[in-house]
Amino acid sequence: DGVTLLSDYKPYPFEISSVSLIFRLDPAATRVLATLEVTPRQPGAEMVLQGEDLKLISLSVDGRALGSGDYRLDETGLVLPAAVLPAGPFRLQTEVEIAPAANTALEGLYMSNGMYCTQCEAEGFRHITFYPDRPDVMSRFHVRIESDLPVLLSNGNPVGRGPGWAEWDDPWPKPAYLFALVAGDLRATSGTFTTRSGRKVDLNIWVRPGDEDRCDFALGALARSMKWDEEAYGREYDLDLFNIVAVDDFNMGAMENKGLNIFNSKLVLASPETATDTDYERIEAVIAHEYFHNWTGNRITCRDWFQLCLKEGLTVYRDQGFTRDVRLGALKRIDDVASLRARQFREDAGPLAHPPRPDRYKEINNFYTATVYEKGAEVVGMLATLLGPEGYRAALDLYFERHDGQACTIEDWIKVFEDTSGRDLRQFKLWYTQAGTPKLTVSEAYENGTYTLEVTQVTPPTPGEEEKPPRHIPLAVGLLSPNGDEVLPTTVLELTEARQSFRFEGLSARPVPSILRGFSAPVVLERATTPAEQAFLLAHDTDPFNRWEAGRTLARQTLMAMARGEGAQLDYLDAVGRLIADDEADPGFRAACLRLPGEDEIAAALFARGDTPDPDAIRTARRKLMKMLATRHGAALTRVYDSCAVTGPYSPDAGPAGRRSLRLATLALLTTEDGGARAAALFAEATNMTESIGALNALVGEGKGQGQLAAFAARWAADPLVMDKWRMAQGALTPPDEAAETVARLSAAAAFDWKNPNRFRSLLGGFAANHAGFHRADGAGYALYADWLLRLDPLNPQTAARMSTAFETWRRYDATRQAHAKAALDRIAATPGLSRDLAEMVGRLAG
Ligand code: DPP
Ligand code: ZN
Repeated sequence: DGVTLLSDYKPYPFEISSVSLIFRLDPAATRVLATLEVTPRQPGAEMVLQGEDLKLISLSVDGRALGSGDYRLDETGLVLPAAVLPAGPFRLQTEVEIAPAANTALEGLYMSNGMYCTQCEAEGFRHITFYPDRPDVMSRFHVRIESDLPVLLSNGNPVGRGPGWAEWDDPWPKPAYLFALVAGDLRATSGTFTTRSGRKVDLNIWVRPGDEDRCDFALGALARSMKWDEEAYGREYDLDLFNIVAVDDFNMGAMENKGLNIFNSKLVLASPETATDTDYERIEAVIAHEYFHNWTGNRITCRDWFQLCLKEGLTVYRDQGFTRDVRLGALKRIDDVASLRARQFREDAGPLAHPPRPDRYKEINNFYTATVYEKGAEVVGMLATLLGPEGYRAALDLYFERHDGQACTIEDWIKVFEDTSGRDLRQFKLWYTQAGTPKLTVSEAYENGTYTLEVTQVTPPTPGEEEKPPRHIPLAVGLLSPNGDEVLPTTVLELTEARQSFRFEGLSARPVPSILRGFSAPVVLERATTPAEQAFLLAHDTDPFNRWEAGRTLARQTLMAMARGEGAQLDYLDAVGRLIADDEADPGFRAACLRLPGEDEIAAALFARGDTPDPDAIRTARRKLMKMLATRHGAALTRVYDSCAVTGPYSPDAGPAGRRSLRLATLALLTTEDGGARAAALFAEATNMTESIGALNALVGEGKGQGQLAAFAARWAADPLVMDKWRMAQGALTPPDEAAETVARLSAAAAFDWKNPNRFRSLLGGFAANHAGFHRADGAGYALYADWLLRLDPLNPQTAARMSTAFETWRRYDATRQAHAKAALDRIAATPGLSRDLAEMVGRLAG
């Protein structure tokens, strides 16, 4: 039934000591000549080579041409029986023809706006040539590109160049998924970085002519990443050249190919006029992420795709640390947890729940998920918490020393922590092998100076996993005295049992506990608490994450109550008032506290406590609370809005960006009450994209801004990346009764190039985030969305499948909505010729 199982893993019976590739580029008929130097490792084994959509021109072993009776060829690849293979080392040559211009799936070798580029992770290389396309086969690649295009790039070092050709050699053995080739008319923005041992590395950011003036920030981010990895992890770069290429058509964010990273152009190009503060931050984080893969992913790779979180979880953890250190400080943890909850907790609570290391899949592209990435990073973070900074660094040093050049497993990874710490991490390993978000319930007692915390843990069942044994959970706690002093600094408790008690003695008064500081584990914390206590923590906690968390909890509880028809919490309204007035507090932190939980978060919280969320009531409650805040604190909000204006030349640094984000957070509230006057004024005078799109978003969210939308479109019509923001704003923020119609209208416009993943994601992804619009009671949102998935799927299955996750929450809602959603999923499932990618997803979603 097309399922791949972890338990079926077998080592490849051949070693490929080197591979030489010759590309004769042509849009309709590219020839790829591959020469593999092969050493058999198991006598009598047949040789399996993956290959899809390849036209085989010729095949030879040691120069002897093979006839069609000598091998087996089907739509998945080529099998050479042992009988046609020498017992000792041999040379295998194949020539194939492929059609990059016809490749709309953007996997393998394809074309984007006249340039050739590749995407080979996870299994794209099999669309280029016959090869053992699996990450545990590592080889040295030599590449010759023949084309008249001016810039011809591949991995490693340039070793030859002439008219119409270039040759590249990569000295580092690598799996095929890290292969890359680029050919086109490109311009470089260049710099150098000298490693701490003195290697001078040339850095280039390659873009299409006209985009050169938007590359400086990416180049600086690359140098900052290289320096940070030397300081924080002792890792240096290992080639004399590092190339980054921006392409317009790309399924993912970016790709860490050895020495030749390929990026979605939206994660490279930035100028103050076209990119927001958030774009700048993401560009820096993704540049760092892909660069960090050079060690965690490339030098040490994955044995098989089940181990994907070995490289992704670790590399996300590393890029989060980088952004914290170079940009955001404590705010970074708040942002990361908000995103973890919005994406990964949602995944864990629905039909797509899976462990960070799954043990089965049909289509590996469907497992590039929040669980593998973000939860994978949380699991690494828990290891760091359990072992402490020195213990973590010692384990990582051993990991790099022991496994450099290898294709590894989660078992290898855990072993370095066990070996360096002497601890038994068998129970901890459940974090990798089981799905689900543990729920901790905390109760407490205080008597005669002794405070007792009792903690129980339960992990709800997930598809295919009914029984969940207790996990090993690091729980960071602190205690505050009633006057706000810290009487117990942050201490890590270790939970290993279903129920455990912890005693704290010698206290002079009942303390206020601050539990799960820094979000020390990806769990749901349940604790009976009063709004007054949450307000106290928001004011006094020394842990910035838990301060924010206290405010967030208050806001969520207020919104849940309001969605059920109750009144707003006065403690919450007062606490927000104090925060708005607190000019001593960091502006970015105040902004994070002022942003209300989104409608999806409120729906998830209601569902978790057994309610059936009503999207319209949730939206109404959230808007009502915004208005209440604007009415009650109007003068203070106006003062903050006016005093936070940032003057002078634009800088994306955390200081000015934090002030802008506070200003926009206050604007969102004020716009509910001022008829849009401030937002319109800001839109008119804005000189950067952060404020321009921030003002537009505020207006569109109020059902206003038609004139501003038209002005924006007139100004940016020629810039598709900027117009994606315009589409996203309308898809995500248009009031629900008009949202589906607006999306239908925008999607019919000639300028909507839906085959480009960025365009598709901006409009349809925006719409999926329009909670009450997408989940409209008459099912129009689901139907429209299903139409578009079905349209995209034959061209680009990977992106269609990824976007289908919009349906993962359908079982939360009422029977009418469920029936509409189920009908949409069934209609997709019943469509003939559905891709394996989307078929797997709708099967799991409907199941
Ligand atoms: N490996 C890439 C990344 O996450 C995704 N293709 O960086
Ligand atoms: Zn990655």
